[in-house]
Amino acid sequence: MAPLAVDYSLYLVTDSTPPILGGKDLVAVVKAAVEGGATIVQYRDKTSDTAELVQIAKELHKVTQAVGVPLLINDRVDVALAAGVEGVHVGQDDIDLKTARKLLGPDAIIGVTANSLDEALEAARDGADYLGLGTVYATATKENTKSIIGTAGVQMILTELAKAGLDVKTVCIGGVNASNAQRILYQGSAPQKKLDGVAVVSAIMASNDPKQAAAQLRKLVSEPPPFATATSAPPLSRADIVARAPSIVKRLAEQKPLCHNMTNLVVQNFAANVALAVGSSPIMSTNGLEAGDLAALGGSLVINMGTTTPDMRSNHLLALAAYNAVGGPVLFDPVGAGATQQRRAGVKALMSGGYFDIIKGNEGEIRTVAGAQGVQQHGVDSGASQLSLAAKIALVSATAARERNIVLMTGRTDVISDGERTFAISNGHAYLGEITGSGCTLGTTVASVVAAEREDKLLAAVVGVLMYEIAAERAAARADVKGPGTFVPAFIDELFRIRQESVSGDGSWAQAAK
Ligand code: 3NM
Ligand code: MG
Repeated sequence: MAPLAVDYSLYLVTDSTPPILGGKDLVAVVKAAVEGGATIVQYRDKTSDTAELVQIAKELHKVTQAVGVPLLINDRVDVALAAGVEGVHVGQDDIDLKTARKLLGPDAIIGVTANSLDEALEAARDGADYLGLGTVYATATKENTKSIIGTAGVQMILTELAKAGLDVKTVCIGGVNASNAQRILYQGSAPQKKLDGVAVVSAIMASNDPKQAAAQLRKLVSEPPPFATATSAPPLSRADIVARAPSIVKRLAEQKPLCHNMTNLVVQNFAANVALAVGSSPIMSTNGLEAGDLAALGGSLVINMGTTTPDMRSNHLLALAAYNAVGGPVLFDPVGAGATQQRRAGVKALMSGGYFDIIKGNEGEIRTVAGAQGVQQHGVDSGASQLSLAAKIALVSATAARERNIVLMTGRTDVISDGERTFAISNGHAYLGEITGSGCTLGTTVASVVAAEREDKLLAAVVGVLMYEIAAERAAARADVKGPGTFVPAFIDELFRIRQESVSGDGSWAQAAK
């Protein structure tokens, strides 16, 4: 048994190599880090001789003991014993856990690196006090890291540990820094079992101000990210949605929030017109450098990959970070996600680079998103051409639960879920499939509504879909609409009319919800 109440929230792993430590003094950096807020330290040194390891470990121990922070030694049980520290951390190729426990006794803290579910289950069953789960994201700090498991892989391991009733502590490691620590804790945690902390090397060791870096990280890991959904979702019935939709559309019209679109060249004009019609204030900016100023205005962001070039990715990532930092809702439209290697790579880079409140796409796009992180395919094999409604529902809800966001799969029947609540919507009209940009501008519409209704983002997204598709039905039914060409202006008119009706208190349009 480890000493009571070890705080794993900010776990520092040291690195003495010049690329990370630079010219700084190791002991001074660790002192600064624990004073700044690191809650546990692992001395990891793959090169020093044993006498030196023991000597440095003793010096580090003085520093950590002064602030009541446990010190562990990477791999070397002999060094841990010689220096009298609190425990060890062992990798899969190091001394085995049971032997380490025998040598160090029941009170030592012993942690194990786990790159896979099997490794995690085994270490937990064998009595590890904590697991270091990873590699979360690719990192230059450690050579030969095994598989990159992403937040999805971390979450999957936590889910299985909980199912097996194993209450081992967990931290995750690999590419964690101040820009992603909160999101990794949020998306990496499972409903049944939360991560206990993050482990970092370079985010503190390579910093010019390790005390400040540790303090910043500690503050970040102690609070949920700005985009976190506060409470567990309230139940939502069709009747609730029909009753509340008009007032949400009214609020959108009254607030006129900014809807920032980083969208493709084909639909810029159409998307701006749709935003105006539904009641938001569009800005079509692909310049990531101005995203911080725009995010501060309190609206939402659409990132649409439709005509993305490689140089656009950094703009998308900048904007994503800016909106994530203030909790501004971000909708991702992974257009053609599965079509090319470039696009698959783009999906992966964006999804591991920030948080999307909503991911909207067609069947092929959502299937690509679901498998993009390569961990679990949720039973979807790549050969299948068409999913049944039941399979769509299973895929959409599992992906939303995994990403802890909202996933909207469009189609003849749209499927939308936040992982707990799932709806199938069958409004719309075939003309939407005969014009360009109908999927993209649905994204703009949903993002506009979510900007005005953040309390329940799933409700907002459903209202956006209904507004959009009921407007399409109304437009297609008009006598002056003869085909796709006359449909487009009529459709914009009908979006506008639904907004006007909602503002004037006539909410009957929402009763067409199917
Ligand atoms: N172990 P940084 S990744 C020490 O995946 C270590 O087991 C890893 O460094 C694993 O925080 C890693 O600089 C290095 O990305 C993490
Ligand atoms: Mg090791």
